[in-house]
Amino acid sequence: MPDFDLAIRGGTLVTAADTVRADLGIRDGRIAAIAERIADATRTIDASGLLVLPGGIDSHVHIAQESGPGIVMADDFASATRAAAAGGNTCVMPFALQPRGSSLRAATQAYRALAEGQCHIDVAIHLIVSDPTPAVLGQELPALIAEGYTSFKVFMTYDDLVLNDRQLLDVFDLARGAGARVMVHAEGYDTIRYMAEKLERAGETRPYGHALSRPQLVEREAAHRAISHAELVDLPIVIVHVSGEQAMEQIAWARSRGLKIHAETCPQYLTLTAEDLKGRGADDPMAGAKYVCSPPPRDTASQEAIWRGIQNGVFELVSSDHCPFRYDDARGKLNPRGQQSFRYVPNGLPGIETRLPILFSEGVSAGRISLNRFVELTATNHAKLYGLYPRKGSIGIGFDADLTLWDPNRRETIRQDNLHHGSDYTPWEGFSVTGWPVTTIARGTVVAEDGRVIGDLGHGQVLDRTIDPALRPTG
Ligand code: DUC
Ligand code: ZN
Ligand code: ZN
Repeated sequence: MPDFDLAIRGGTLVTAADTVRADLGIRDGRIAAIAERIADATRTIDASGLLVLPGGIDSHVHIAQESGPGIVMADDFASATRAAAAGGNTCVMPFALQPRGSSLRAATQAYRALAEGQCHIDVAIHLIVSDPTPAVLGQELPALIAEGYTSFKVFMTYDDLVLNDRQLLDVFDLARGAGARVMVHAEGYDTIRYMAEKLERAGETRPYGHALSRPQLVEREAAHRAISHAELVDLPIVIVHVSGEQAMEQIAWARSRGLKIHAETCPQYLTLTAEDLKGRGADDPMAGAKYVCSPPPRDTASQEAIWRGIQNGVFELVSSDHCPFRYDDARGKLNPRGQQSFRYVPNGLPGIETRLPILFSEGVSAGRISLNRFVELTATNHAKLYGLYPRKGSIGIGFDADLTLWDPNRRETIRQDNLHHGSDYTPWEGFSVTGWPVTTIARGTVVAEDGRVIGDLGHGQVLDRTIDPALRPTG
């Protein structure tokens, strides 16, 4: 009987630390050997000329999430994980959202039931806490954290999700005691409302109004407030989807004072601008809705600033914030209320399949970041920050055999027609990239090959996590 189920031969292995020419031997879904040459395997994949990367981990995606009256998210678990696998990912982290007035546990169970048996690749679920009642803070959330839902997101805006400052402090305090990781959507509720109402009164209802209603200072102010709360409670937090130079400066300032503030950004803040919300010259007055996300994309100066933050370490994570809606759909971007005002256009873009090629092309191929930094930003740091390391996020003996064989020279043009998500458009239609995922291997099984998803639905598992010892309070 051969020593290994699968050998990957002739490739160049890349981790966050090293780039080496070596073969991999995989047994029972895990990496069992790294050697100069591995010959004895049931199946061999020739990776000559390819990079062998840890599979992408996208720690910020929204799948089948409740999105308000009459609005439906474009992806379920099957389509989202299909698209993720085709895009070189082996694990994604979506959110179970607690609708206000409901039990967090019930929402989590319902959400997990949607995922079980419906995933091509592994998923690990974060929570969204929208209603921190005494029962949630006293019982539900601590119990869920102990059961393996070790991270949750809170919002500083949106009518149905916003937490006030006291609530933020209370959930931060709970997270500190329980050893949970908190992700913060930092945009100020009242400043956005003030701006949105003023714009509407002035007749500005176009999708572009969305960008005008959320200038950088809205994000800067909320980031500073979240940082202050985190300092008061002594809790490391993750500020997610940082879009602009001003919020980034707050994070760099906090770090310079020794605070543990982690930061995530997304491809949209490196490649899109607020001008896109004007619709890129299309006759259709709603076309800009395709680019409505929160925070909104900024300008080219801000893109350059975010690249600097990626280069100098302010950002540890690049996620997609995949939040897909269909465009030509009354339950999506073109819902009737959304056509009356930008305020009702659902916020979010599809990006689960395009995150890695865009960052590789604009980052590695364009000479802005190293291969090792790419791996760190797209896999290793996600595993480390969210309790999946050392099972996932790198290439080493005992790690899950979650791998992406990557052709660094392949040129492709992103086209909706070739993507696998449930949305009916991509914001990157026609975007040219150099570097492309050729084969995705999840726990030792080939799940996607050359744009075809071939793995079984049900191969992906819903992962439980354990509390990161580094997050346990010391006193
Ligand atoms: N925040 C997200 O993280 N995703 C989409 C919409 C939003 O506001
Ligand atoms: Zn958010
Ligand atoms: Zn999001």
